[in-house]
Amino acid sequence: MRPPRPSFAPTMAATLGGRAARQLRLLLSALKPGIQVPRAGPAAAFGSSVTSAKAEVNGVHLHYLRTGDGEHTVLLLPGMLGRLLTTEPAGKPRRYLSALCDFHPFKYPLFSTEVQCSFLQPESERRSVASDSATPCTIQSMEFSRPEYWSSGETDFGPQIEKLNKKLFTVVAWDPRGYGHSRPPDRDFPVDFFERDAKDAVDLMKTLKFKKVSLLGWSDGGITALIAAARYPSYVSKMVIWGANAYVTEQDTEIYQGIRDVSKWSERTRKPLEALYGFDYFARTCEKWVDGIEQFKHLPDGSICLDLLPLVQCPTLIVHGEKDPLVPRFHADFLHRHVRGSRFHLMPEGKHNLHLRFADEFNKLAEDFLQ
Ligand code: TYC
Ligand code: MN
Repeated sequence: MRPPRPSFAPTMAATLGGRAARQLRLLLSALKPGIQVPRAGPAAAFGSSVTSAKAEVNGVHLHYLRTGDGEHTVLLLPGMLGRLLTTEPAGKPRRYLSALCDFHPFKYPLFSTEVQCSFLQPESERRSVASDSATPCTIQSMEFSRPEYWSSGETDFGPQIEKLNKKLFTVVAWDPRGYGHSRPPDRDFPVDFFERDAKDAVDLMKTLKFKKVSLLGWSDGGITALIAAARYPSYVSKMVIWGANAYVTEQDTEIYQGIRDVSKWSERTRKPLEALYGFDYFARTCEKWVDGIEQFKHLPDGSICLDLLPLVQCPTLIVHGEKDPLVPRFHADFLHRHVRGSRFHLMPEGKHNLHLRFADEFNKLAEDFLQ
């Protein structure tokens, strides 16, 4: 049942950097025959590493992270402006290569010791990404064997990508179109944008050859998960959602207006998004999101997906943070009442980011529910 991992040509010792590795191997073999300097192996050699890659889906190159080897596939769906990778690890010592690698079309600084690249070029033209190389190269996917990139606490799902059981689960996290590294296109918000995300998410997982998936959806990602579960009931095994809402009220509208101007956000929330998107795209996209979500206010009952809730068939766990300042409790209660057979779990100290703030508790809850 397990689909093949992205093919990783075991290229040169990317984990050490080609020339540096060769030199080290030579040196060590001269000093002490028998010492083996590890060569870069196929992706499977790194059991706990995370692969970053793109897949073409519905005309867009969607970026995703993938980790774990379990039979049970779980898709993590981020919220508004969600992002899985920051452009650089926060607060860690840096050892940049002089070259930036061109990652279709985003540029990452590469750490020669922590990534493994599979190159688009034919084997004969592959070049090593050595720490002394100044040659940019195009890469298809990258393996991060160290967590700085995806568990810095500034990404939407760091603790889930890092700590969900990798033997039980294959975890995929995606950037919806226009968010994170799934750009271009620029994000837009037609009235069916959640439906479009739901179709993209399911089509991405089908493209990656998964037969069936469970969904972990946060906030807007929870709305997307609900719609995906309703539209593709035979494809969705189970679902955990938190911080989601099925309709928009006057009270929500006031909250939306409060976040519209990103220059008023706290520095802590703003900084990583600004670093990833640049101020202009970040600010513009937030405004467009507010306009986008307010479209539902003018539909009957402010409906985002009210009609779809009765179509959800999968076991569903609704988690809510009692102190969530963005999504009031009544939204979670409503979902619990209208998603048949759903379970409800309240986290009294949880806010909107309960899966980050109380990561271990959340992960255990999710793992127990999914099994
Ligand atoms: N749904 C938003 C997200 O995906 C968060 C949010 C919810 C913002 C409600 C404002 O009134 C709001 N992150
Ligand atoms: Mn392409």
